[in-house]
Amino acid sequence: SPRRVAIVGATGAVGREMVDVLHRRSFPVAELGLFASERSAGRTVETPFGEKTLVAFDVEKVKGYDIVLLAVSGDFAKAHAPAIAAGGALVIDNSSAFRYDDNVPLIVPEINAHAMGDAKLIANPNCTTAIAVVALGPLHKAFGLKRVIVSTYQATSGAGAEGMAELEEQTRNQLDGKPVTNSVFRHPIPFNLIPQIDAFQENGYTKEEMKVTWETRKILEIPDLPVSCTAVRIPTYRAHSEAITVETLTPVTPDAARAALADAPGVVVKDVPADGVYPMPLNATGQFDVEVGRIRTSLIFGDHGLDLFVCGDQLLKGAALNAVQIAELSL
Ligand code: 11C
Repeated sequence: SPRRVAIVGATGAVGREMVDVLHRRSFPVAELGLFASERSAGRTVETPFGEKTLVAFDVEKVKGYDIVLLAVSGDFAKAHAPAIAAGGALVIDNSSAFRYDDNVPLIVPEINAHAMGDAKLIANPNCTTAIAVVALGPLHKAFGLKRVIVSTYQATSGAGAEGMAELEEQTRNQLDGKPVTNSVFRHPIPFNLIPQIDAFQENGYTKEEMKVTWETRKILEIPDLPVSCTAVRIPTYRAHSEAITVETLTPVTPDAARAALADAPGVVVKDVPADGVYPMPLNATGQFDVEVGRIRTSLIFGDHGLDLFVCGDQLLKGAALNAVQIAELSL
């Protein structure tokens, strides 16, 4: 039966995308509630479900929905998600607030739908991790993963609509010879790249990099998998790219890897290098599937290793699509 769906944080880059994805996937929506801050409340927005009026967030109002998609900060989610879930709604939280809680499933439906159980609060993974695991999961199933090294090229959308706006405005300033300033990012992003996403941890890795380690282990259910990541912000809009090296437990060839990935849901193999066919952020933008290509035998790990390149839409598989897919598991 159709569900009453609320989106909290509906004006953000992820929240807006959630509305579109519900429509693109023909999710059975009985009623759509769009919740935002006091500042946006009362404003009307055009959606594929018709014109909607933004409502100021109110925990009691939100409790009345069947499914609540949270596209809000971790602190906000921490403060309100448990109460909403206790009220009976299925809460899918896009923040990192509950991802490392043993009692909260962290779900990428193609990989670990079984882990959802009958939980009422589900965590949606970090975007970089979600995109990586749709490729890593099938490789793990076929060949077993022993070690993983990830280097990321992350779009400005990871910092929300403001991140994309800063890229656009500051690129224009740069080209017009005007001063280039930065507020969302720590340094100017046009014609640059920034090897810092989120705060540095004691071990010298950033929080974003550690999220890739922690969340990949939890989703793939390999608690001690060595995963090392270098996360870099680049001046693109909304698809994250990742160079991934895997060492496998059993021998692997690029052809066998392509076959395993071609059969896997959520992945499209784009791997005809001679024709210039490989994953790229511009191609992955707006697509549900994660592109995988440049699959080759690792010069380091030989027949027990691969290098590959992956691109996925950060706002879709990295956020809104994955959240809606989790909601679909409850239908
Ligand atoms: C970025 N991956 O690209 C981050 C954004 O853990 O949900 C998402 C942070 C998260 O900046």
